[in-house]
Amino acid sequence: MTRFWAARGTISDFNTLEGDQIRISITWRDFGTHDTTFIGGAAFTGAGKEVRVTRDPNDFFRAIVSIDSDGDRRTDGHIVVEMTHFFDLPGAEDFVLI
Ligand SMILES: [Ca+2]
Repeated sequence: MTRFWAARGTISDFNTLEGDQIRISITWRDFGTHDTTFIGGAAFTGAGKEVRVTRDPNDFFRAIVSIDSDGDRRTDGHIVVEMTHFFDLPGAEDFVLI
């Protein structure tokens, strides 16, 4: 397991078939009691503490995990996920959201 404490980072060799998971903990005081939500490829809703995933348009083996922690619908941090398989982006089952 690789841990990232900063607002951005890169995960290499992500393989959902091997049970790899991405653990994200969002701490934001105004949303302290609101659970972090995985929204797939949808746009941020403004609810705060949301995680979305898109494919890097320049590299099919890369997913971009974007995080809006404060509900302003703007990305506060992102993680580049370099995948061993390109056919599936990381889904809800691939995240542990705290
Ligand atoms: Ca934001």
